[in-house]
Amino acid sequence: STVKAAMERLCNYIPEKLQEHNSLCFHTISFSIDKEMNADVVCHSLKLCKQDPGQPLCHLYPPPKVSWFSTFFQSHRLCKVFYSGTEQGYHWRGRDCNDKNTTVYPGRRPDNWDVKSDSNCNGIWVSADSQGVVLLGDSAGAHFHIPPEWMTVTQMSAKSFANLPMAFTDELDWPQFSEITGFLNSTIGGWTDSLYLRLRRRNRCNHRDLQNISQNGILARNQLLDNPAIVVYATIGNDVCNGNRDTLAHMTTPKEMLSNVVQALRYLDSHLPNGSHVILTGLVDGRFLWDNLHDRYHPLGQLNRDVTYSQLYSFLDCLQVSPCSGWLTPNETLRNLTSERALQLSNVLKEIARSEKFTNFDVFYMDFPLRQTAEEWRKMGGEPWQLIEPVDGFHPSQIAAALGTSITWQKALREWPQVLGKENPFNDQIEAIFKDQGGH
Ligand SMILES: *[C@@H]1O[C@H](CO)[C@@H](O)[C@H](O)[C@H]1NC(C)=O
Ligand SMILES: *[C@@H]1O[C@H](CO)[C@@H](O)[C@H](O)[C@H]1NC(C)=O
Ligand SMILES: *[C@@H]1O[C@H](CO)[C@@H](O)[C@H](O)[C@H]1NC(C)=O
Ligand SMILES: *[C@@H]1O[C@H](CO)[C@@H](O)[C@H](O)[C@H]1NC(C)=O
Ligand SMILES: *[C@@H]1O[C@H](CO)[C@@H](O)[C@H](O)[C@H]1NC(C)=O
Ligand SMILES: CC(=O)N[C@H]1CO[C@H](CO)[C@@H](O)[C@@H]1O
Repeated sequence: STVKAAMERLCNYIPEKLQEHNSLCFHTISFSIDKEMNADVVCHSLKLCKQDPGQPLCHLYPPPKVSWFSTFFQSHRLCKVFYSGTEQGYHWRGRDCNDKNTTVYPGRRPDNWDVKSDSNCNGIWVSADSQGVVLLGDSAGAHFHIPPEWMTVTQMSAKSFANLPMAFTDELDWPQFSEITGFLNSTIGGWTDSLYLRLRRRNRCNHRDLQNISQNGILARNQLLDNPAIVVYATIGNDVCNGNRDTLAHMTTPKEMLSNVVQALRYLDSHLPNGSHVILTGLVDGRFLWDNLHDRYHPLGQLNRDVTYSQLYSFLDCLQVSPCSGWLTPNETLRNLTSERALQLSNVLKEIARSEKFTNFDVFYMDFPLRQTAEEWRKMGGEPWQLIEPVDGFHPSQIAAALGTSITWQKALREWPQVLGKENPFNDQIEAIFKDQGGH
C-alpha cells in the first residue's frame, strides 16, 4: 500500500482515549518507499536521526546501497494524544480499601483483630498473623516489557495496540504480572506466578499486602503499626550494566557494593516491623543473552530477515543507550569480564547474608535462578531464547519470571520455611465466606 494509507492504518490501531499529557506523533511521508529506503534512511532524511560531530553514524539495518541523503522527503506531523489513566499506582501495590481513613491500608496489623471492620484491606474481618511482600528492584523486577506485536509488522492490528495507553501509564512496566508482586493473569504471554500469590494461597490473610518499589517508589511500612514483610532485594544487573563507552570503569566495585547494601539494610532495619525477612538475590550471568540471541532475528527484522540481535546491540551501543554494554557485545573478553564482576558482587551479598545481623529481620541470600529456570524450561520443551524479552533482548520474559517464582519458592520451603510463615488452617473457610476478598 502507499505510505499514506499505511500510516492511516497504523494510526487507526492506536486507541482513541484522550488526555493532554501523552502524545505520539507520526511523520507522514508523501512518497513511496522502495526497498533501499530502510528505516535508518527515512529517519536521517527526516532529520529525526542525526550524526553528531565526531561520533560514528549509527544504523540498525544494513547500510543502503544508495546515498543516505539522496532522496527528498516531504513530511508533516500527525499526532495522537492519550489519556494517562486513573489507575496509576494500582498495579504497583495492593489497593487501599478506604481512602477516607488514613489508618486503614494493606499491611497494617489488624485493629483489635478486625472485629469491627477490615482495617488492613485484606478482605477479611477477624484476622490472623500475616505478612506482606515488598520488592526492591530495577526494571527487571518491575517487569519491563514492550509487546513484540507492536513491532512485528505481520502482527500489527487494532487488537495488538489496545493495551498501549495502560502500558504507557505504567512506563512499560508490568508489575501486576511480575515474579514477586504479580497478581493478575498475564496478558503478555506465558502465565503469572508470584511470591505474593503463593503467600496468599498459604495464608489468605496476606491478601493485597504487596509493594513493588522498583526504580523509584517509597517503602510504605510503619514499624510499630504494620505487619512484618518479606523484602526481596533483587540486584539482577544494574550494578554491572551501563551504556558507557568505558563500561568497566562505571561498574559498582565490591567495596561500593558492600557499603551501599549495608546502608540500605540499615535503612530497612529502621523501617521494617520486627519479624520481617530480607532475601538478597545475586546478579545474573548475562552471557546467557548473547549466547542465546545474537544470531536470531529481532521483531523489527523478522519480515525481511535484516536485523539480528547482534545488530540491535551494536546500534544501541553506538547511540550510547545500550542497557548493558558489557554483556550485549560481540567482544567475548568484555562479556567475560562483566560476568566476573557480577560474580564478585554476588559474593559480597552472600557474605553480607552470612555475617551481618539486624534487629528487625533476618537476611538470606540466593543466586539468581537462571540456570535452574533454563533447565526447567528445557524439560517443558522450551527454548532458552524464550526466556528473554524479545523487543529489548535484555530483560527476563514473562515465562522466566513465572518459572523463577517456583524455583525461589521451592528453595525457601526447603531451606528457610520460617520466612514463608505458617499455613493458615482457615483458608477454606475464608474463601467460603469472603470469596475473592474484594479483589485486588
Ligand atoms: C479509621 O479506622 C480505624 C481502624 O479501623 C478506626 O479505629 C477509626 O475509628 C476510623 N476512623 C474514622 C474517622 O472512621
Ligand atoms: C486467572 O485465571 C484462572 C483460570 O482461568 C482463574 O481461575 C483465576 O481466577 C484468574 N485470576 C485472576 C486474578 O483473574
Ligand atoms: C523480634 O522478633 C524476634 C522473633 O521474630 C524476637 O525473638 C525478638 O525478641 C523480637 N525483638 C523485639 C525487640 O521485640
Ligand atoms: C570466556 O569464558 C569462557 C567460560 O569461562 C571461556 O571458555 C572462554 O575461553 C573465555 N573467553 C575469553 C575470550 O576470555
Ligand atoms: C574487548 O574488550 C576488552 C576489555 O574491555 C578490550 O581490552 C579489548 O580491546 C576489546 N577487544 C576488541 C576487539 O574490541
Ligand atoms: C508503589 C510504587 O512506588 N511503585 C513504583 C514502582 O516503580 C515505578 C517505576 O518503575 C514507579 O513509577 C512506581 O512509583
